[in-house]
Amino acid sequence: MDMNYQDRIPNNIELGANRTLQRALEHWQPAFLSWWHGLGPSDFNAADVYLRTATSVDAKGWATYGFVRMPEYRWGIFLAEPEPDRRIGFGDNFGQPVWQQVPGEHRSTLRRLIVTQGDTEPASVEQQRLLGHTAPSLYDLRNIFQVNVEEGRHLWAMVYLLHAHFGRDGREEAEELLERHSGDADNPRILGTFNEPINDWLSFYMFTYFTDRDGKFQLKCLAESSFDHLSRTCKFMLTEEAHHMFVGDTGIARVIKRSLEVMAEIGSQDPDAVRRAGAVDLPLIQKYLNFWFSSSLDLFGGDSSSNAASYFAHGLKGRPDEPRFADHLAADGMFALELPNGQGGVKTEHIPMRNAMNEVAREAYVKDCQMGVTRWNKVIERAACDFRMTLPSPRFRRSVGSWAHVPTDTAGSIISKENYEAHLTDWLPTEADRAFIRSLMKGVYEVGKIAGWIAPPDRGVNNLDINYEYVKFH
Ligand code: BYC
Ligand code: FE
Ligand code: FE
Repeated sequence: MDMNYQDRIPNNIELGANRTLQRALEHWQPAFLSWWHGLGPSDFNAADVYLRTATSVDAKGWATYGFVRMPEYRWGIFLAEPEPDRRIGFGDNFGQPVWQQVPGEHRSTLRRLIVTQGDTEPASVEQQRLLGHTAPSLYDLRNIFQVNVEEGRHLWAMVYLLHAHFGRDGREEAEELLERHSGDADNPRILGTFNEPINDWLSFYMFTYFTDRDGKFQLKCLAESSFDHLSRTCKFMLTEEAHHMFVGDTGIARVIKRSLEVMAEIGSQDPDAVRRAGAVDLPLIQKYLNFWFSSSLDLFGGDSSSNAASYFAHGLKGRPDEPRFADHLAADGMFALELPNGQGGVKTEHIPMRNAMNEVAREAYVKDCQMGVTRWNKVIERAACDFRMTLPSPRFRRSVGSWAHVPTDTAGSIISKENYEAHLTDWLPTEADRAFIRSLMKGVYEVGKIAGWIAPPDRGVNNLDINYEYVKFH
């Protein structure tokens, strides 16, 4: 029995011995597959794709690589190894043993957090579903499919928690995770960014750099949870997340590299000339960055949040890398927030530290985002180009929190609404910019070939050649 289950649903939760859970998952699996066929990657389900599959939690050898057709991918359920005698790491119950069962009083809050996390995973697959048609190379095609099947597994991870710990409500929530759809006017995904279309590969790289990185930070917060199964599930998800952000980071770096090569070839840094030569000018990359960074900042929630305070107090959701903080109670600290004063200026307000937990996570996220930008700028500098990529101010173009709908420039100075609207075309991709990017998007599926707007990767997957046939069509 267990062997069969290992084949179909690789797991380290003794699924073979848990009939109730088997029944729930067996009921859900056909709905998942039908969702995958309807809203997963369009048209590539018959191709053999060189994919890694999580098959254990061994730090050295957790993944197995091989050719798989995506609908036959073995979406498994893995929790990081339990930490013996693990204790609650923050909040009012600091130092008490962690929970192996969901406490009744936190049931609906934990369910909501798990559903919100789970909702983003299939959402991202839906957002990316058409991109296979315009992949710049087989290497990139394989990478997007790797990201897609793993986001599918992250959905499985959350559905496992819902099925195993939340009874009938959990089963209903698991079904609804397949019923809400990205961008659906009547039944959209829960969080804003996951309803934004991703119609081109520059957006895909920005999304995997900035939005998957929100995933990294939210998963780190949930990995601190006192609900041990949630913590262990999220810890294991983080091992897969690194690759998603790598795809974004190196993707953007390769677009920049190609742009610099083209500037050198044509002997001009003029954006129009770069476009005429079939590459993406650096100012346009900056506009895409402004869009996805500002959207992803909203995913951290309000800068002053009573929800966040209560998650922290009750030990449901901690700060990213909680052990690095000295005070795990944060019961009487204050946080200085800069807010618009309503008269065109800025004021500082001191709020209880616990209410500022979203902002604490957001600040850590911004620092992490900056690292890639600094690396890209080194490449630009080495090419003797004066342009520099920058993260816009976290006040810019926000829809959530104190800065929501406050018009600012990209440096964060408050400006008039008219001034803001007049400058938007300088700061965000215009329809014409998007049309230009779309004009570059043509699928390149020949072994050894790559689209003209992006440089090849530095190395291949799993020590294979960059020109390996990562996807085989039939
Ligand atoms: N869009 O008290 P507040 C990933 C709602 S990404 C729409 O400030 P709170 C991935 C909020 O839900 C990681 N609504 O917020 C990446 C609340 O609604 P209710 C996903 C928003 O609760 C790429 C209300 O506004 N994981 O894994 O402190 C590919 C008041 O908000 C938004 C998680 O998010 C928004 N942007 O914090 C694949 C972790 N922001 O309750 C995957 C779980 C806020 O009043 N979620 N709202 O109806 C959470 O921890 C929290 O729900 C949030 C919000 C941090 C998102
Ligand atoms: Fe994910
Ligand atoms: Fe991801």
